[in-house]
Amino acid sequence: MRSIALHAVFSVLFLLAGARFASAGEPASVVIADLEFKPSVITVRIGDTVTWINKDIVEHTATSSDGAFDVATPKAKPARWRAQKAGDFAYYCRLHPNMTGVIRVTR
Ligand SMILES: [Cu+2]
Repeated sequence: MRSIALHAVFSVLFLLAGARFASAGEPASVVIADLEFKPSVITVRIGDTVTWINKDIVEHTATSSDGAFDVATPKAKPARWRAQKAGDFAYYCRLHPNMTGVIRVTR
């Protein structure tokens, strides 16, 4: 009985974890609001497109620390970047360097 309950719990956890990952080719979104990337860490697969949606009243950028991308994220206009190689891409806003995030790209 106990193992069945445990199994059910793990099944739900697995589903919840899986729901956080977009499958290949599907969009993944980061909302920018209150000078923060939300969520700050996002996991996508190679081939996925990350979309930043800026809800602040000022412009931002999503600029990777290693130069992999430098995306302007103007107000009220989605900005996109397609993940093409695996790795953890730390990024920040050039205008507000305390705004930071990570795009984790998996195979
Ligand atoms: Cu900014």
